[in-house]
Amino acid sequence: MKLLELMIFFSLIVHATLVNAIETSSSPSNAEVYFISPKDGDTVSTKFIIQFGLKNMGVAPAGIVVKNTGHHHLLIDVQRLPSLEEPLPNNSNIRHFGAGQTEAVLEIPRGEHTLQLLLGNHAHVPHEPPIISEKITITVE
Ligand SMILES: [Cu+2]
Repeated sequence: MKLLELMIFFSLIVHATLVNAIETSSSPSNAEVYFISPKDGDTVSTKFIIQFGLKNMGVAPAGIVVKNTGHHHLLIDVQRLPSLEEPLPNNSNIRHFGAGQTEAVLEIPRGEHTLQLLLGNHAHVPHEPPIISEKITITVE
């Protein structure tokens, strides 16, 4: 291999390594995420306030690297958890609160819905071990 080819070859390897590096974070074993409101079994109107609770960890906006912190993700009607080893997808069923919000006004259609909280690190990757709440069921009417 010529020198130039060799340099291109190695720069590609370095690039692939950087692109594939998933930024994981550890979490303290006593960390806990939970719903302050609503509670399991509650009935709410189509527009309601949702509040997230977090114990033994702190909230930090996405992109900010501080040990033992993360931001909330709300899983709405998610039956099967996404991969907990890579950044969480961002869609109508997995909502990111990347500004560090601990409450929000939620608007979801009438009916029965499940809600679950999952903390993600600065790069939206769940911690090791993952900080995930119990799944609650609410009725929207
Ligand atoms: Cu996120």
